[in-house]
Amino acid sequence: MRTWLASLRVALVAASLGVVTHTWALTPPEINVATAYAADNFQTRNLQRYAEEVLQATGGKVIIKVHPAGSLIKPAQIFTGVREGRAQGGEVIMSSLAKEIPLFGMDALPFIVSGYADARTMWEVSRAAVDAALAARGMKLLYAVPWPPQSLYSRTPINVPDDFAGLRMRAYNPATERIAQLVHAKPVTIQVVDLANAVAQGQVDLMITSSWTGVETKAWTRLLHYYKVSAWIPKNVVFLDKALFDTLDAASRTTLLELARSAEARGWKMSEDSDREYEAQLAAHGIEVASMDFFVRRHLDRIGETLAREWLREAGSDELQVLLHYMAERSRQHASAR
Ligand code: PCA
Repeated sequence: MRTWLASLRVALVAASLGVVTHTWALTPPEINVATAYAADNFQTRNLQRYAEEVLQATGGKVIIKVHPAGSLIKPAQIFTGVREGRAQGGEVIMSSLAKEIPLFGMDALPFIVSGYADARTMWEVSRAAVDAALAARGMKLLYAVPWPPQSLYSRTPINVPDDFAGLRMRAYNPATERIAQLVHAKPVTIQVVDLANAVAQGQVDLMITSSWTGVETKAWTRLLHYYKVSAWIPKNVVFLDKALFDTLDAASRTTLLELARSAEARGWKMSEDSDREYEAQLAAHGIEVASMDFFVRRHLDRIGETLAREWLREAGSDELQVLLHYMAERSRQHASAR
């Protein structure tokens, strides 16, 4: 931004001296934001709308350009890529960064969030810590929006825990990879941009993802069993390079953060509203939507406890404080709802 202002000043001085300057000197630089998700995904549509609102509200001073589907930076490299300056901002699913930022692993701990109200509570109690964790890595948090609840898709029926054994299970973060190992399936990391093909070509027998992603990737080409386990409600975070953000003038910074708050509210609503409709679409395409057998579910609960124990070993006292704060707040809310 500073360079843009400097070139604007040069252009104004030059213009007053009657010197011809290039018009590009008057155009503010684009803030390139990289995302892994397709242009028509609700997360990307929300981000695109945010970019349009920012452009309008700042009178064209802040131009955010959204690069969908891993077109600017490969999906798995977006966070590192922004830190290296290959883009000025990014959108990533928090739990994919669990190894670098243990706090973000909390976002995919199974069965500690039972619906959007819990997810909202978790976000409220963790927001400041997430902001600080990003700031410590040179990023400014804009907003976070959840995917719909994560449920299980399978090619073959799952009636007993042994039915998972040997299946090729798609992973998108360390938690899904670990779950695959614990159910004795074979983890295969596949980014969502490649998922529709992988499913159609029979490379995936099992996956945990949202109704949204199941519809987007036409899970019905192979995975005809869907079990509503609602294992977690993971969020994407959208962030900018903090050094760049800090060079914006105060009014623009305020505008960006205010519009981020409204993009966040809009995104949460889009996520929650879509879930029921998308499960109906899965059923309409021939997927059997069922609840999980009681004993299989208990088996998954125990796997969830293993993941929580492993996370506690990685987490420091700050992360633990956030989790305890969430658990206390959740109990309080569940008790007052009774
Ligand atoms: N869709 C993304 C992340 C979570 C979700 O629901 C995916 O499957 O990669």
